[in-house]
Amino acid sequence: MHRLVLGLLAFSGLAAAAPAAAPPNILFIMADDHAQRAISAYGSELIETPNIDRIAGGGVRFANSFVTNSICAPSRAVLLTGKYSHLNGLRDNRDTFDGSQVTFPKLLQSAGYETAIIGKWHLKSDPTGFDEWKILVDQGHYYNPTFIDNGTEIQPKGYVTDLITEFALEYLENRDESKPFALLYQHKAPHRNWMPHPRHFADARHKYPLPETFWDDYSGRPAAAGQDMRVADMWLSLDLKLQEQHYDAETGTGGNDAYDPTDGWADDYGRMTEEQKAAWDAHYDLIGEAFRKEPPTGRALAEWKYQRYMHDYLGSVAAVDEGVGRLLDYLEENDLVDNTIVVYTSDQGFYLGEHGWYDKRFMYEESLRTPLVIRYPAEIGPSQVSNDLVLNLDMTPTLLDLAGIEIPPDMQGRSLRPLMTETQPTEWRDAIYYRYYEFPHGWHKVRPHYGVRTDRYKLIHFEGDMDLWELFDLQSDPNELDNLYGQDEYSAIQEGLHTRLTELRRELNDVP
Ligand SMILES: [Ca+2]
Repeated sequence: MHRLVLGLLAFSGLAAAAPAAAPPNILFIMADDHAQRAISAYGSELIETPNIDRIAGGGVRFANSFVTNSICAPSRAVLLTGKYSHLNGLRDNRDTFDGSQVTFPKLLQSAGYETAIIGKWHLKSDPTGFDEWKILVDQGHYYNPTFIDNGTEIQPKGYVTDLITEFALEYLENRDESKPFALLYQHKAPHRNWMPHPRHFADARHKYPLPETFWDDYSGRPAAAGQDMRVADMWLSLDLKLQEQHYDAETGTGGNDAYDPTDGWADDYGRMTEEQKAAWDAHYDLIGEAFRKEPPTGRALAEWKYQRYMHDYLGSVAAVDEGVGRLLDYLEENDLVDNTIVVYTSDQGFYLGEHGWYDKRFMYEESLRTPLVIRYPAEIGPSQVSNDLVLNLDMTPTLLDLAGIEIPPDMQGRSLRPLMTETQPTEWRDAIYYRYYEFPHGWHKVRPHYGVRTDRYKLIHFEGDMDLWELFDLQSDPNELDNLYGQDEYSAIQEGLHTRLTELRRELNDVP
């Protein structure tokens, strides 16, 4: 009854500051490289994700959810600290996370929560602020991955997504029930190199339509032309799982001249048990033999790579969605639904062939966007969609706010709570600031850049060995093909965006 009254008050907008009956549990779910376009709640034409959709249907889907730096480890550091990369110190994948800084798990732990992280961590230093941690070593492997279990290495047999799910369920079953829990359940999938479980092997005959920008020529966008992340340049071995007997010579650059994809693939395949190899070979050898018989070339090869990529990527997503379903079922079976905040997000978006690409990094829409759905029935009404410009930077303040914990004043994000609970429109940010750093080291040759995005326009400045500006009107050109920078009819808009960008850099303390 009490909970019902609180819920009704929340929907009428009167209870934003009212204390919850008990501190909410938190189930924070994060996938790696999961594009909005591969979630049915976001209107995917590619895949059904009924379990992620359950979270969206029971709460809020953020239609305009973005990251501040579209790459794995930096994005994770932003989520944990509520601070941009230039302040949390983790600018690119080379950096090590400074675990002495304030994070939301630490603040929850000192407020009486039991905290746990299961799955992908990827921050190099050991986790801090957790009562329990069982993390993959670095990027982790899809089959028989090595975990570090509270400091001790273990190598369980099995498929990574299923193992992470089972460990998460095991944690929930054995947790200290006298405390609220905060479980960070973080998947490796669907990160490259997209190795599905045999139950999700695709029908190799199924063809996905090519995105309309698949053959983008990058005209007017030299930084876009300068990347090395085209599907056409994927490796036959590591990315597309052909064995050496299936092709004469490796094709593609794969995004890193110094990396040997054949070795990498031998390592991934070599980790499998004989039984796992037999199931794997039964599917992939047929694909390899067909390739051997009639090897495609030129555009046909690029399109063959695209189909192979989509089959494996979407198969990897399917296991994540099933895992999410098992966790949601656990909450239902244990009467934990109403008072548990469930978040589903990714460390960033991903290209599924748009502009001819895989990977992320660019401030263009597909990788700037990230899925974000939040369910918390005690306070948030079902089936809501927010179009506000929100950031991964907002996660820490949001969770602290919902848990009734004071938000440290130096955190840069904003709590999303009013967007989810108030019936009146909330004064909200009109623009987001983005900055990417990883160049010339690392992968994929994407130039460092920063920029501003409003609800309609985007201004980007590419640096490194380039000094280039791009301006897009997302309303007339949602695919970002037509760089309007310097065109007379956009001079007022361009000037306004420059001003806003300078203001944001000052406000966020990122002034060079
Ligand atoms: Ca990632």
